[in-house]
Amino acid sequence: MTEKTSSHANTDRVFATERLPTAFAFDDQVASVFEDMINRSVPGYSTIISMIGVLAERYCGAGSTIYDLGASLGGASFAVAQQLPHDDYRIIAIDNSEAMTSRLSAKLAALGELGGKETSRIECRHEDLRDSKIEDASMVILNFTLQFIEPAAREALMRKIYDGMRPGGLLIISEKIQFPDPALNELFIDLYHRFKETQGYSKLEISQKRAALENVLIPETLAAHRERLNGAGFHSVDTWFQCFNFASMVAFK
Ligand code: GEK
Repeated sequence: MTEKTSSHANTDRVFATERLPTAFAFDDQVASVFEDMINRSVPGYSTIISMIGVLAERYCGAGSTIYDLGASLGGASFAVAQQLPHDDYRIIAIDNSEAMTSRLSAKLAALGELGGKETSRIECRHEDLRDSKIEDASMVILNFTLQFIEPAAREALMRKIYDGMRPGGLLIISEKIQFPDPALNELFIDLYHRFKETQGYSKLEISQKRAALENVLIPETLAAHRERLNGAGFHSVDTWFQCFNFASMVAFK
């Protein structure tokens, strides 16, 4: 990383100085650097985002409703809006972090003033996705969100999503994952930390963020995801992207 980028106001320095251990939260400090944080913390994030747009093009015909659950600043929603060849759709972007939804709403308003079509197509809602109504969805996106939902609530959430989808609809679910083989698990975590170093994060930043995410981000194995998705009724469940301990899956209703 160059000095120029490391001093930039939107560069993630949240864990750069020594701090008392506190649980990770999607607060104002995180939201203000979120784009940089997620791009440098999730291997393949930009590929996953643009491929969500490519998948949407195939599964979201005229009259589609798309849900982006845990939308943050709307990365996936904007990719879908940019890729769809028609204007007959709406995207409902949901997040329970006020810091995220206020920024996303402000961005949509600013684009609206410039005549951007996203503003009328993307509706930003500040709500807990566990309470959200899902209705007539052609596509549901859970891009690195389920991992932050308490495990006991995950099964009911998957059933609700399934019930709210159209037959033939597509669910995209991206997650940090675990491996049943302890040696492989350790290897991928270690390689992931090396990846973060290549992205300019120091060992202190890596270890402090890891501690903050303990009990906040709870990863599961791909087998556990697959079993839950099949149990909820989804078929053709499989991984379409994986890099070390990060994966994205498709599942169809
Ligand atoms: C992206 N999808 O850029 N209800 C609503 N939102 C929630 C809840 C909840 N119960 N719990 C967590 N969130 C985005 C990235 S980030 C992933 C998603 C990450 C929200 C939380 O506020 C945060 O904005 C998002 O889920 C997870 O494609 O930071 O690793």
